[in-house]
Amino acid sequence: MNMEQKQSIFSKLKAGLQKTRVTSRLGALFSRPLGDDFFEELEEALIMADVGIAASESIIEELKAALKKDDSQDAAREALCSILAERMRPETAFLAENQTAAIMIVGVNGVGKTTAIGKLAHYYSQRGRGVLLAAADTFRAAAAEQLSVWAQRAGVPIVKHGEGADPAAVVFDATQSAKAKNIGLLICDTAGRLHNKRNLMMELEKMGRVLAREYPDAVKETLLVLDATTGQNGIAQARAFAESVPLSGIILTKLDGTAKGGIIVAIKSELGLPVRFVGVGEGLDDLQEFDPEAFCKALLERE
Ligand SMILES: Nc1nc2c(ncn2[C@@H]2O[C@H](COP(=O)(O)OP(=O)(O)O)[C@@H](O)[C@H]2O)c(=O)[nH]1
Ligand SMILES: [Mg+2]
Repeated sequence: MNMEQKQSIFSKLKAGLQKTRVTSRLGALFSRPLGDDFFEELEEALIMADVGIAASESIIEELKAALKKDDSQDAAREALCSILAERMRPETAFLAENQTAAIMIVGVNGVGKTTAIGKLAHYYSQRGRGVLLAAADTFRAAAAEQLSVWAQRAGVPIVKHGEGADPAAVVFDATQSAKAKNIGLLICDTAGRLHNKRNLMMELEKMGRVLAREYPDAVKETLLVLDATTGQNGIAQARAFAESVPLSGIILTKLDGTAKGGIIVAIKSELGLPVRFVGVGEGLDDLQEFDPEAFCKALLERE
């Protein structure tokens, strides 16, 4: 990504985060003296940003301890930034370069799975990786068509079957096509049928077995897509999916429309799941590999 693209994503993230009162409050708080009122209001602002009650309390404690030596406002802003970043940071990197990989994208309807896959395809193909999409959401009629549009935009091939087809058969064909074309990154769309957990689990397990058998050298990642605007409800969704599927991380979408980015802290501390990518709009370029420092900076920006 060039500097200009980075800037534009950062400003979109910032603009989104600033849309609500919560964030302007977070930023504005730091122009006041750091008394009891400050810490109380900060804790409230964190809770409103969906950080979670327990996590917010312990962040405040950590912040107070960090400010024993220097309790200027700038020190407080910086300390809070690094405390939050530390709690959001994934422990490992996502996908080693040139590693063959299969990413399954799961999540309930409307959170932004298909859009995220289009953006991911673009993201990786711009970085020189061969990408193939598998339209394994065969449940909804329009799903494969929608993914085809994204494949075209990103300039990557797609494998799809008709409506109602077996998703595992789509994945099977995709693995054969990926091998024939020597493509190293397979991204699979899935239907978001959380209301039928047993079906969902069986469907995803079957896809997983096909991948293990037909694409054995690949690392398998299962990313859950969550809509940031749904707030704490996202935690409940993550919990429900984690019970059915082994998840390896989160894509948090629609951060351009909310300041509720605190959910990243909550997901990491309550479920141990790292956020890997954030979506900041509906365009091809509106996906960013999650960078905790940049994110916290945008969250705590003055103005
Ligand atoms: N503003 C915004 N809209 C998004 C983002 N990601 C997805 N959307 C929109 O959310 C809606 C549902 O997206 P879709 O990919 O079809 O969700 P799916 O049902 O999970 O596959 C569409 O209107 C998308 O344009 C995002 O990061 N920001
Ligand atoms: Mg979809």
